[in-house]
Amino acid sequence: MANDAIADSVYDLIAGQDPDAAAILAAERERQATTLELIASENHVSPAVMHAAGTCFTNKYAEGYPGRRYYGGCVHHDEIELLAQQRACDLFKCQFANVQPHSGAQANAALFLALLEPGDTFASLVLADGGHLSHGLKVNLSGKWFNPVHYPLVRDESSPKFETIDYDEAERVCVEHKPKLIMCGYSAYPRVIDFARMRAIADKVGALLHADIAHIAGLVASGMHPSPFPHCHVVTTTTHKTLRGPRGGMFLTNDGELAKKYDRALFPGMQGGPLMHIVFAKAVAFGEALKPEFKAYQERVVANARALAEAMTKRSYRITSGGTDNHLMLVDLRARDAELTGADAEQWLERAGIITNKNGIPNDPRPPRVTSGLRLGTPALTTRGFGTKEMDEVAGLIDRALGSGGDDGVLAGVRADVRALCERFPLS
Ligand code: DSN
Repeated sequence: MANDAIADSVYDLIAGQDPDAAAILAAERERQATTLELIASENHVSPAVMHAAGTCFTNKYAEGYPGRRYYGGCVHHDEIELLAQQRACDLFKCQFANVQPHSGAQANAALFLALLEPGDTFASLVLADGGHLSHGLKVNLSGKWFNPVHYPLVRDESSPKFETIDYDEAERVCVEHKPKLIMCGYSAYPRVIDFARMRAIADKVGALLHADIAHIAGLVASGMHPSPFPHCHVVTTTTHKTLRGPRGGMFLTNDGELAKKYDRALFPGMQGGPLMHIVFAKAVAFGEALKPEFKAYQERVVANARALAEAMTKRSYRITSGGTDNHLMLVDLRARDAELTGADAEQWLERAGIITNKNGIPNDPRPPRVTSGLRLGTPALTTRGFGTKEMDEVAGLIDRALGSGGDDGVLAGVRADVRALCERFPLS
């Protein structure tokens, strides 16, 4: 049965008993079909993964782990969780996987619970330079109950390494503060991460090294970004970004003792029953990621990101660090228009059917709710079948919307062209 037919029947089923909810579902389906999704952390899952997330596995409590559950009736939950774990280990070439974290932030919170005591020091990237809120934001438990110290990007504009990780400064910060844990892996960083260099720093100060590969998991799984193994002791990720699985988190390691500590921290330390319908969908998604087509997809994601960065540069935008090695880029809007803010840009683009998020650029003089930048990513457009040729077209549409000054007529014109482009690349 084609995906459209399945999605239609799901809609009909819900509409029959709840027209209000069904109407919202229909509108969201239409929104996704007719807009360009450029948020770097989002993707369109395959029909198999989509429908795997809506199965009878949602009905069951399966607290515990395979063979060690606190509820009867878990035989098939054990089977699917073991399959998901095995596939995760095959994908990332490691020995232990915990596939139960509900999200990346939960996966990281459990990591703190497993490896640190309240008040312990850990090191992470300056959050405004591309880090994640679960890496030490003051209002997050990582910043409230632990002691984050931060390393920056290179600030020297004359350096060829401008706006890339300042590994020397990371070493200095770690030598000074002796963190117990060092985090690398970021939410808005367009360059390759040197895990070996970070491990040398960790070894020098006796810290554990953690990589949060939430953004680049698909690239790592397909060899398009170096693996955090064997350098990192522990790895967390989400499963729904470049990895193109259901929304969720995961933990990976090669260290049996750390795996045991993590398992206990996640359950019963932090979470209760795992979302077994999502574990089921994770298994299906990992099965897809193990196929050769997935590597070809990731190659296109990276090629498209490069093409989009070039197409934006050609139109006078500045791409931070001068380009991208992965699936995303940070666009400094001020180079094109000194008055243009990320907040206005995000809003005008959305009115034109182009979905992005405002994002601070390194050293951004504007506050986080305003910003001077946009983060753009190519995973979702690549899933739709867009290639490098279309990236120039996409950059042209973005530029027309951003040059509109918010004018309704111009944005409506771009919206019509976006719809037409989406029709050429229908969602499967
Ligand atoms: N919120 C995600 C992102 O957009 O990068 C990170 O978890």
